[in-house]
Order: sequence, then C-alpha cells, then structure tokens
Amino acid sequence: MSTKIIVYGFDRSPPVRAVLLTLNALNLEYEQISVDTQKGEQFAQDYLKKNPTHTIPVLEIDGQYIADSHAIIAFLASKYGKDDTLYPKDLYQRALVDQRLHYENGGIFHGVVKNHIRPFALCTLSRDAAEAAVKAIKEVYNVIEAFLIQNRYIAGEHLTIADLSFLSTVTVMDLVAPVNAENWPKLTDWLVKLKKLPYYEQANAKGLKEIEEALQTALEKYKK
Ligand SMILES: N[C@@H](CCC(=O)N[C@@H](CS)C(=O)NCC(=O)O)C(=O)O
Repeated sequence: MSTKIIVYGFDRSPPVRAVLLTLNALNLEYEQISVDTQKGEQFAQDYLKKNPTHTIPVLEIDGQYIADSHAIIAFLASKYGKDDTLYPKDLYQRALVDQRLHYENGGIFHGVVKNHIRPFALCTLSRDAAEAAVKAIKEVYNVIEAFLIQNRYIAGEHLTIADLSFLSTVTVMDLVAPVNAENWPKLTDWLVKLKKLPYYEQANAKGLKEIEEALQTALEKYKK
C-alpha cells in the first residue's frame, strides 16, 4: 500500500507554503485539507488532537502527525530526498541549514511576519508602527544579504530546505517593503532565481496573491 501524505492548512500561511514547496521539490503527491485559522478552525477538538499547539501546517503520514513547518520539511527531505542536497547529511552543513530554519522561525516568521505584518493588515496600526514594520523587514533583508554574500544559497552552494522556508516569508515581506537591487543585490538575484522554480506558481504564488489582496488596503493607507 502506498503512503498517503496529507497537509492540513491553507495557502495564505507561509509555513504551509514552505511545506508545499518542499513536497513539490521532492515531486511527492499529497492531499491538502483546508484548516482556516482566520475562522478559528485550528481550535476544533479533532485538530487539537493532531496538534495541541493549534498551528498550521500539520503533516499526516501513515496515520502519524508532525507539526511545525521546519520539522516537517526536514522530515520530508530526509525521508524522500533522492540525495542529501535539500537537507545535507554532513553534520556541519546540516547545522547551517538548521540554524537558518531556527532563524526563519524566530527572527522572520514570528519576529516580523506575525508580529509586524499581520497587525499591519488589520489597518489599525499607527504610522510609527507601520514604519517599525518596514524597519524590521529591512533588518532581516540585511541578515539574508549577509548569508548570501557567504554562499550562493541561504545555507550553502545549492538549494536546501532553508531556501524554501525563507522563500515563503521573504515573498510576504517583499509586498510591504520591496526587495531592491541597490540595497540587497544578492537577495534580489536569489529571489529572481527562486521564483523561477517550476513549482513556484502552484506552491507559493497562489497563496501569496491572497495575502496581497488582504494587505492591499493597508499598503494604500500607509503609503500616503
Ligand atoms: N513555527 C510554526 C508556526 C506556525 C504558525 O504559527 N502558523 C499560523 C498560521 S500562518 C497559525 O497556525 N496560527 C494559528 C494559531 O496560532 O492559533 C511553523 O513553522 O509551522
């Protein structure tokens, strides 16, 4: 019997998109079951049994559950990678990928997207808070530029799961504070390159478009 993979969550969520990008990079088939956190569906008793931390995504595989996008993509690449490029076996190279994933979780997703961009979308922020959001994004861009000065990709000389994780959030930050070649030349090149991945449209652009629509009013308001 072949293994069935199910992803719980909706495409607007960057961590969900990091998982979709990885599944596509690995050429895996999966089913997606919508869990809409804006409707509070992550608090349903059935879902809490799968993931008591009530976050999306959750991966179901052969009746077992894994929560947290970083844990999920490391699992998928370890289990299904044809070689170890997406998640290296070499312990130092793997530690670099892990470091980037921890930074993505703490510094980018929680530090910027959740704390600064989500309230921004509600349009209730003061102008100072909107400026703080842009400042926080630019600080992250500076860090990523430094990573990309060290290596061609986020954690080494080739694409790893760290790139896919970063892609899911950098594309959101780019809506609020566009990446530009003058300030971040390496990041600009990286973004252009990653957007050419054959599965980018399906796995990232679709959900991003929904976020863009949700942010439109805020972007207009704070531009003035
Ligand atoms: N570190 C987690 C973060 C997941 C997360 O916070 N997802 C948000 C949606 S983008 C969520 O589920 N929020 C609902 C909640 O926390 O109740 C991961 O990478 O999967």
